[in-house]
Amino acid sequence: CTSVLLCVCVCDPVSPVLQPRGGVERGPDVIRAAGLVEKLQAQGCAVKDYGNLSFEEVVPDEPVGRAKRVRAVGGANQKLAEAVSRVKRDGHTAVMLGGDHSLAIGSIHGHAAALQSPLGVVWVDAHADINTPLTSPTGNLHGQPMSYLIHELQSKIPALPSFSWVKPCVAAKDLVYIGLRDVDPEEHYILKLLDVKTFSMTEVDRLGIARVMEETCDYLTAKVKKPIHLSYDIDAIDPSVTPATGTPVVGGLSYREGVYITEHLCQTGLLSAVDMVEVNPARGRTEDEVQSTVRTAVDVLLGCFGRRREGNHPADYRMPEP
Ligand code: HAR
Ligand code: MN
Ligand code: MN
Ligand code: MN
Repeated sequence: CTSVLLCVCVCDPVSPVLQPRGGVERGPDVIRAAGLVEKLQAQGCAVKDYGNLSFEEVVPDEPVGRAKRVRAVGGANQKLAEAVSRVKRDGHTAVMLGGDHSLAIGSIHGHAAALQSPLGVVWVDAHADINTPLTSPTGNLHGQPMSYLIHELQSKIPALPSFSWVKPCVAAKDLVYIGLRDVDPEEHYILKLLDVKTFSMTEVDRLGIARVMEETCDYLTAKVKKPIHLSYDIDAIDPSVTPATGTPVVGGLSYREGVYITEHLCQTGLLSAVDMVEVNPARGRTEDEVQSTVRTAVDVLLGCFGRRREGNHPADYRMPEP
C-alpha cells in the first residue's frame, strides 16, 4: 500500500484557555515519536512525512459573533486544503494528524477538490461537530467543521473572514457518524432535519460494531463506490483508554471497537484520506495516560493501512529452506 503522511496542526480554539501551552498542537509529534512512520513502513507502506504545516499567527483575531479564532482557523485550513489536494492529485492516501477537529474543514475540502467526484465521509467521534457558527453554544470551531462542508446547510452559514474559499462539498446523504454520545440539541435538530445516518453509542450497543460497519459501508456504497474520507476523533474511544484529549466523554468505544472500524474500512479498498485528531498530550494526567492515548491512535492508523490482529505477512515471503 502507498500512503502519504501529512502532519499538520491547526490551533485549537480552546487551547489558550483550557489547554495552555503544549496542547493539541503537539499531537503530531507525539504520534511520530510513538513510531507511526516506522510501523507503517514495516507493514509495507511507502510513507512520505510532509512535516508539520506552519501557520502565521493572526493577531488580533477577535471573535466574530461567538465564533473564536476565525481568521487563524480559516487561513490555516485554506493552506491545509491546498496541501491535501496536492497529495491526492499525486495519487496517494493522505493522513492528517491534528491538531483539533477544525482541520477537517481543509482536509475534506482539499480531498473533495482533488477528486472532482463525490466523497463519502465516516465521522468517528463522541461529538457531531456540526454546529453552525450561529447554533454553537461555545463558539469553538472544532465543534463546527461539518456545517461548513454540507451542501444542505449553506443557507444557514454566515460569511466569515478568511472563510470565503470554503465551498460545500459533501452531501448530507454521504455522511455517517459512529460513536456519538454528546450531541447539542441544535446539532440533534440538524441531524434529524437532514436525515443524516448516525450510529450513536446506543446503536453500537444494540447492533455490535461488526453490523455497524457493514451497514455503514452498505449505506455509503449503495449506488456508487465513492472514495471514503475517515475523520477520526480520538475522543470517540472511551476515556479509560484515550484520556489525553480535550473533551473526554464517558461511555465510548472500546479499544477493540475503535480498531475494528479501521480494519473494516481498510478492506473496502475505498479509504482515500484519514484525519486523526484531538490527541492532546497536555491533557494526560500521567505519562501512562498519554502513552495509552497515543498508542491507541497509532494502532487505529495502522488498521487503516492493512494491519490485522490475526497477523500479517509480506506477499513475497518465502520460508527458509533447510
Ligand atoms: N458540541 C460542543 C461545541 O460545539 C462540543 C464539541 C467540541 N468537542 C470536540 N469535538 N472535541 O469533537 O462546542
Ligand atoms: Mn479540541
Ligand atoms: Mn471532533
Ligand atoms: Mn469529539
